[in-house]
Amino acid sequence: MAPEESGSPATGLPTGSDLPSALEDGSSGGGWPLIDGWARATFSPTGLRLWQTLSHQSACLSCAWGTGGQNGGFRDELGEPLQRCFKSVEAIQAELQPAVPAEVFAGRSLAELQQLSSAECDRLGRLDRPLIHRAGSTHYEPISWEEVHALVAEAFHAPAPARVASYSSGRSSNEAAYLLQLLLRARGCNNLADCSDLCHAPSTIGLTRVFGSGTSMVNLESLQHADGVVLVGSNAPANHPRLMNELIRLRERGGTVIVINPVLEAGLLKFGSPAFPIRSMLGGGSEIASLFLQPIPGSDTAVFLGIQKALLERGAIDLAFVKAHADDWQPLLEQIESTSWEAISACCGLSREELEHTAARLAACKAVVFAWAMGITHHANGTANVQAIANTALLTGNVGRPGAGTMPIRGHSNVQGFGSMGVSVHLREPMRLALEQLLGRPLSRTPGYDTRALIEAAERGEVDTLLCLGGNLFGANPDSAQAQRALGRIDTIAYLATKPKTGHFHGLGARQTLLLPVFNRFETPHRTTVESGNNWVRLNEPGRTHLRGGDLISEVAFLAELAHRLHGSEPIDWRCLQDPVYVRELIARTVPGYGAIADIDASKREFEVAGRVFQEPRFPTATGRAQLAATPLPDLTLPSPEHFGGLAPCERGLVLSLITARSYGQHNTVVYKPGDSYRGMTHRETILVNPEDLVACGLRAHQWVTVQGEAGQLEGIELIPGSVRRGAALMFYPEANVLMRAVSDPESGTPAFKRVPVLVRGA
Ligand SMILES: Nc1nc2c(c(=O)[nH]1)N[C@H]1C(S)=C(S)[C@@H](COP(=O)(O)OP(=O)(O)OC[C@H]3O[C@@H](n4cnc5c(=O)[nH]c(N)nc54)[C@H](O)[C@@H]3O)O[C@H]1N2
Ligand SMILES: Nc1nc2c(c(=O)[nH]1)N[C@H]1C(S)=C(S)[C@@H](COP(=O)(O)OP(=O)(O)OC[C@H]3O[C@@H](n4cnc5c(=O)[nH]c(N)nc54)[C@H](O)[C@@H]3O)O[C@H]1N2
Ligand code: SF4
Ligand SMILES: [Mo]
Repeated sequence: MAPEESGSPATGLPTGSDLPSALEDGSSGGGWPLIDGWARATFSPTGLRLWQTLSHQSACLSCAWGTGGQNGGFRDELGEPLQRCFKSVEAIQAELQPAVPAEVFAGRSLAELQQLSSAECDRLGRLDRPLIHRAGSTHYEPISWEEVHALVAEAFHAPAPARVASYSSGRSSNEAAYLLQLLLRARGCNNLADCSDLCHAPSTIGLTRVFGSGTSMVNLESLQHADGVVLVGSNAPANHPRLMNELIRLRERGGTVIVINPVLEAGLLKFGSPAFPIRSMLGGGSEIASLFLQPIPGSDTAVFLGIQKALLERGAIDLAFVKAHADDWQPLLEQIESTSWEAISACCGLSREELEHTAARLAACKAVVFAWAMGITHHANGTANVQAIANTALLTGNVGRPGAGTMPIRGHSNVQGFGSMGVSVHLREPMRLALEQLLGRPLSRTPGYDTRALIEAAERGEVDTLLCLGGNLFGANPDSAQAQRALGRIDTIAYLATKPKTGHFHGLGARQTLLLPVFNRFETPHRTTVESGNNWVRLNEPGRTHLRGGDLISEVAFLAELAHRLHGSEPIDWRCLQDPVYVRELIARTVPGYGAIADIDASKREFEVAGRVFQEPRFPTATGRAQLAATPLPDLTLPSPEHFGGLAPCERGLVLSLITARSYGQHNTVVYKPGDSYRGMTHRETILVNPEDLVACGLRAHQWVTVQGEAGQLEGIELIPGSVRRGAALMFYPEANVLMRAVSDPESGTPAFKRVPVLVRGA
């Protein structure tokens, strides 16, 4: 057994204490580089087009904060200006690239295309005509849409329903998402894998268990009434920059921001937001964290149990409130009382004093929002992590009133809409009943494949046809070799996409692979909608593409045509759904909370999904009360070097718990910029480690090492000393996905991307 990640936290900075002194080193997120980025983008050859797109009425392509839409593309749902961040510029610029030159696919073989990195794939340009790869051929070749429609319909029609499947990524519209699930369910198939299975599924499942509703229970307005935010496992400065504006304002009001993260992310200490130009540029940015806890990765249930214990001991839990608004609180209280401080500290690596200090700060707040992202969900106990946060929110009375509640910070710009539209293996009962009424027959009860189940079924040869609505199924999964093998056993794969990506070249089907170009959100010739992580439904007005002479299709048109070819006009006139106005009619009839979409075409009114935001502590569970449960502490033992085959006599090394995360210059599997200056990781072949760990094992900073995981290894990786907790390390995804075996949270199926055991070894 290797020594656990105990010992002092990562840096000389005080953790578990108030932080002003920590901020004096001048490092911060945001600031000048952002202003510089905007200026460069504006004066680039696509600058004009970029600004036209920014002012087009459509939601930002990038994250689920959901900026854009009505009143020009810069406003949030409260109408506040200056709310676009630079991430949306990056996303738009990538979409404004010219078409991939015809010579690329005609001239380069698949073997050559497979050599391209994620960034190089993206830089090829936009897909603008349909292509096919047939088994045995060395190239992708052009194909007509008529042939495409016939091939795809045949591939969906011939196999048994359980042998067809879809995978989707939350960039497409609600209308496309709704059609996708409807056409598959009408085919008797529930295999609706979605990127949320790799992302916030533990949040949806954990929150539904506790509160009966799987989305955020707060909205933007709530955040503006809070005086405390607990931000857990989120690198919002990079991934949800607009949230930083709310944190800056909250600190200005005298509020408290408690950050929990094994990595001391620069932008969570101090952030320069262009929405506050004077402070951002001249003042070196605004202070974010009032308090920073740096626990062992994967130990958040222990962190929250410790906070709960300290609250209980100081009499800060209002038992009358708990008894009135929760069921099953006894087992949780018993766990809090019976778990020793030693057990809690041994698990999370934080002292009793640190946790007591945190509890005191929390108890002093009047209204707290608990917000979290992938640092919570990407663990083998991701669902328990979410429940531990939800428990804490309830025990502190921070649910069901203005300014307080739980807020999963969603990823893709319409990932939450996909869930609402029923693209999930967990179909909610009211929607099932409504769909059965619409289709005039019962839906199949065969459980569908989520993303991991899909890969495993494909590997066993049990999937014949797969439709991918966006995403990068190959690039996003753990164990890249397994993902490639699994996809290679599927007969037909159809990828609907805007740009080429690694998966299109590595994730080839056994018989044929179709690469089908679609309009993005701001180009689609008809109106569409999306839903933000704050439950806000946005309207995207019709747009035009710059790809003159291209042969692209709208996702809605493609799916309606496929549905028509599969189902004729039974029991609905599928082809008429090519007009998304009719899709919205069906959505209004069958999706809970979406009634207001029925007249959005006339009213143009964006809206909040009904029944999601709780201003009263009454929840949509069977009893109307929250359902509490104990959250067991995980066993975080790391394997020994021998588990990986051991070290050679000339080698030095150590076993670390690897966090795989995003750099500041990428969107998921799509890399825009190689380096990450905020973490000192100047290129992607790097691993961030604690300097004390390096000294202890005899490796040197900036030495080149091999990182070995349970499924594969990466050679030529530079050791970067940085502010990560001892025993932990950080590398960039998707490159790191070759390292790990898929170990998933049994409750949600979501892989443990943030706690990957690896051996780092060097000469
Ligand atoms: N620019 C940009 N924006 C994006 C994306 C993007 O790739 N680029 N992706 C979008 C998507 S799909 C998503 S899901 C979100 C992702 O948004 P994030 O969740 O912010 O993204 P990650 O890079 O995975 O960062 C996770 C954070 O969790 C911390 N962490 C790791 N392990 C633990 C742990 O055990 N406990 C705690 N408390 N913290 C931990 C890491 O140090 C890191 O700071 O962003 C969305 N927005
Ligand atoms: N190791 C590790 N692995 C991870 C993660 C991690 O933190 N660590 N994070 C996980 C998470 S949170 C997620 S969400 C997944 C992401 O998994 P995916 O969603 O599968 O991957 P993306 O790279 O976001 O794929 C987005 C692709 O959609 C395409 N696209 C863009 N716009 C459109 C459009 O309008 N229509 C269509 N059809 N396509 C479009 C783009 O070409 C882009 O390549 O990865 C997961 N994998
Ligand atoms: S915060 Fe997210 S939604 Fe808002 S502009 Fe930035 S990337 Fe787009
Ligand atoms: Mo995600």
